[in-house]
Amino acid sequence: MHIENLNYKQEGQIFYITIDRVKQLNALNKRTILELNHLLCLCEDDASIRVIILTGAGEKAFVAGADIKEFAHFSKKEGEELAQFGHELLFDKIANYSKPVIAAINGYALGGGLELAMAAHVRVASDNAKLGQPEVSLGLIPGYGGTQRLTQLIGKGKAFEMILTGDMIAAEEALKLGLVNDVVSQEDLLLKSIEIAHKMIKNSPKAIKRGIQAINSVFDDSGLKEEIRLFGQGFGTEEFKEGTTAFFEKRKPNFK
Ligand code: DAK
Repeated sequence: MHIENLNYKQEGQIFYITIDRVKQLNALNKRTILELNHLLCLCEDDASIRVIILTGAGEKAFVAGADIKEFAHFSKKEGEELAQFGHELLFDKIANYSKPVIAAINGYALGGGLELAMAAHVRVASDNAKLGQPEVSLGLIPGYGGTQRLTQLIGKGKAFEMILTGDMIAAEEALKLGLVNDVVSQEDLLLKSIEIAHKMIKNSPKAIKRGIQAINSVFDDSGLKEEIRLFGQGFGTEEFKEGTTAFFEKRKPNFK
C-alpha cells in the first residue's frame, strides 16, 4: 500500500509511526486509518519489532480528532458503519495488539485522537499536551471507544465531566487522573517513550502478549457495541449540522 499520511522507521526493535497531516493537526481521515492498519499488520508479523511508538508530526498536535471535513456529511448509517470499521481496523486492533503500543502525545489529543491514545497500552505526554473529548460540541458522542476507555482509565465521575463538558485538560491533570502514564518536556517525549520501550523489550514477548490479553479480559466489550449504536444516532441530525457548520465557520455552536 502506498503510504501518504504517515512517516515510519524501525530502529533496533522499536518501530516508530508518525501521523503526518500537520496542516490539519494530524486529523484522522479514513485513508490514515487504513494506512495505520496496514503498518500495524506488517509489524505484527515481524519478530524483529517488539514495541511500536506512535506519535504526531509537528509540535502542536498528536491528533486533533477524526477529520471533521470528511465526516461532516455522513448519514446515521454511514456513521455507524464507519465506527465499526474504525474499531476493527485501528482502535481495537491497537488495544488487542500482541506487542506494546506506546502513544507519545506531543500536543492536542482530541476526540478520535484521544481515543487513539487511549487504545494504546501506555501514554506519555509532553507538558504542552491538551486532552479532551469535544464530540458533544459537534452533536456527537465519542465513537471510537472513548466512552468506554476513558471511563476505564479515569473512572465514571471524571469521564462524565470530560465527555459532557467537552473541556480539554492539561497534561499535568491527565497525569493526576491516570489518563497518561508520564509527563515530560516535548524534547524528552521520545526519550521517555524509548526508555519505557526498552524496559519492555527486555521481557518475554510471549508473556507480554498474554499480559495484554489478560488485562483486556478485565473489561467487557459490550459497552463498545452500545457506543457504536448511540454514536450513529448523532449523524444526520440538526444538532450535528449546527455543530459541524460552527466548526467550519470558526464560531461556537448554537444548540436550541
Ligand atoms: N478535522 C479536520 N480539520 C481539523 C481538525 C479536525 N478534527 N482539527 C483542526 N483542523 C484543521 C482546522 O480546520 C484548521 O484548518 P484551516 O482552517 O487552516 O484549513 C487547521 O487544522 C488548524 O486548526 P485551527 O486553526 O483551529 O488551530 P487552533 O490552534 O486555532 O486550534 C484546536 C486548535 C485543536 C483547538 C482546534 O483546531 C479544534 O478545536 N479542532 C477540532 C477539535 C475537534 O473537535 N476534534 C474532533 C472531535 S470529534 C467517526 C468516528 C469517530 C469520530 C468521528 C467520526 N466515524 C466512525 C464516522 C470522532 C470524532 C471526533 O474526533
